[in-house]
Amino acid sequence: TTNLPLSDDLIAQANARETAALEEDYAALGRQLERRGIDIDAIKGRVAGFSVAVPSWGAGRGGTRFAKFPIAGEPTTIYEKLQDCAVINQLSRVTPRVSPHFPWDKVSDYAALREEAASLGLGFDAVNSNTFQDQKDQAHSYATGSLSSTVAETRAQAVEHNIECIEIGKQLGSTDLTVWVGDGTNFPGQQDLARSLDRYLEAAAQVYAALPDDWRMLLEHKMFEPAFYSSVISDWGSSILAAQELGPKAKCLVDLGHHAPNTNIEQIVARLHRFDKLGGFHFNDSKYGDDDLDSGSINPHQLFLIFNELVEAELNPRDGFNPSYMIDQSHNVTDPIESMLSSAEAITSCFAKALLVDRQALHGAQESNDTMMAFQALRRAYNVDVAPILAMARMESGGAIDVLSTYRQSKWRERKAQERKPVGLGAGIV
Ligand code: AOS
Ligand code: ZN
Ligand code: ZN
Ligand code: ZN
Repeated sequence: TTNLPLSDDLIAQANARETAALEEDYAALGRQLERRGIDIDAIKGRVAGFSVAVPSWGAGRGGTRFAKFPIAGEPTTIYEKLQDCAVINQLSRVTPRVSPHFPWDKVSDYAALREEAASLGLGFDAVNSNTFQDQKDQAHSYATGSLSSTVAETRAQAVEHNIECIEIGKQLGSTDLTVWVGDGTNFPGQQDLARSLDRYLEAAAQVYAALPDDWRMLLEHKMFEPAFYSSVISDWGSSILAAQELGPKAKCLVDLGHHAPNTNIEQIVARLHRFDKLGGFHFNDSKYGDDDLDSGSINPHQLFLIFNELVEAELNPRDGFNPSYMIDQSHNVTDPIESMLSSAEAITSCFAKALLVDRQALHGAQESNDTMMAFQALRRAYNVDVAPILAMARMESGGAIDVLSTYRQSKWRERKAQERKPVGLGAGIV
């Protein structure tokens, strides 16, 4: 049974007003690309095959550690969040999977949840565990850390929670467990830097041992916050070392906001791929730290360069090439649906632009040390406005040509504001 939130008529009517202009733009871009030896339909086909998961927690208004400003019609339960994610996918056609977070998305019947998602046109992506905050009725506090805590019972509890997430994920059809721990210190001397990593590795190995054969454990590193002096898995170096020690099913996940300012993230991508440890991404953007701003809103060029490395990686696969793409943003001043529509478009655009790079010209210029032409090979692709390719791919698969205006025409949020119960106030860092 299908249970799609928006009517196909609404999308078709909105598209009807835009189709003629889109066809003109697509044809013009097609002629321009043809002069460069690129078949626009082939690029459109690759774009149609692209997807990125959205986080269940991204469907709600996030917040900073100072405040949260809920909006009317915001989803509060996982069921409502799935509906909003279904709206995003119906319009964009690139976000068919939702990444759940436990215990935030805990329900009593996961088979039913999976069916509900399927009826909304959605599947589940990586399962995220949460050992960075205490839940009520929890036996041991994570105040001393989780997988790396000095307290054996706390480590055991964190291991058990991760294994429970795997069990839930099996019922939901997930095949990845993403592990981010807030473990670390705020004072020099607070914990032994070497021993805390030993404890982490020992506990993480117990989680790893519970992974089904076709699952991956994605280790998400983060330089700081909530620990501001040292984080246990602080950088891609710690992450790849841990992944190598754990085994082949352990891979590294790169959240774009989890690095020191100005870090060359695209080079990290190339390095991780070289050693077969590129597990996936949490896409977002940042100006200062883990700002979790909308993807491509601050530094779209960096996002393009990351996708350029991904296209290179795909052409030179190591042991398979299957990074998991996900959005991880916090929406404090926008409607989360609009932000995720805009981000999904930004991410897909960078993928499309990376496909346009003349690889032969790039590699030739690199080999002959023609720096300017190597740079121009990237620049020529980056400068192309790929919007008509994305819009055409979306329209052909039933999505909206103009996702934001169609969303606003649907009056989805206004309607939900009448039906859904209001969210409470309070601080809301996620
Ligand atoms: C935290 O900074 C990380 O980005 C994690 O991915 C976290 O689980 C997620 O942001 C939800 O809070
Ligand atoms: Zn993240
Ligand atoms: Zn982030
Ligand atoms: Zn983060």
